[in-house]
Amino acid sequence: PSNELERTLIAVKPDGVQRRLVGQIIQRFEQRGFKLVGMFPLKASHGILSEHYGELRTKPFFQSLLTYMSSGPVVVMVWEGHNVVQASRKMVGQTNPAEAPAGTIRGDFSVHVSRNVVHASDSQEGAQKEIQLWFPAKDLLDWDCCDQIYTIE
Ligand code: DGT
Ligand code: DGI
Repeated sequence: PSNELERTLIAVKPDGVQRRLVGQIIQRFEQRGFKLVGMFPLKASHGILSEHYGELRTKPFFQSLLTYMSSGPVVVMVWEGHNVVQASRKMVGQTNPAEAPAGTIRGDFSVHVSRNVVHASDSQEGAQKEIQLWFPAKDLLDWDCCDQIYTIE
């Protein structure tokens, strides 16, 4: 991959898994032209979630956030591609689904901020930290997507 290529961490949260939205969410990243380089389901521990959401530690909803995020399986994924961090945030929509336009994942599939279906890294730096947190390096795949000459120059 050329060195302009970025990676981001996307996670389908427990509400997305329970509501059987995993396939539709993957489909959106595939059809946009991004490349899947890592994915697995897990039940996340409070330990990893506290680290992931460390910046929210002082928020009043922090405990309920961890309870919800550990209530069932999540599916964590790493997607790679041109401008993938910013593009993914736009595809996901605002944190509060009430503000997320129709056409975004949150705007199409959710109504409440505490059950917003999906996580996407909010910056390239954040993505690097989150990928290190959730993925042992050997679990990321280096492969050539056969259509890549038709998705970027
Ligand atoms: P993400 O993708 O899950 O990291 O979420 P962000 O980055 O869109 O939003 P962030 O980091 O401000 O908040 C993390 C999660 O915390 C958010 O997805 C939902 C929850 N949360 C944020 N603000 C509130 C709030 O005011 N009330 C409640 N109940 N939950 C909140
Ligand atoms: O990166 P985002 O998920 O868009 O937003 P974030 O990092 O600010 O918040 C992380 C998650 O925390 C968010 O996706 C859902 C949850 N959250 C945000 N605001 C609230 C909230 N959860 C509850 N219960 N209440 C909130 O007000």
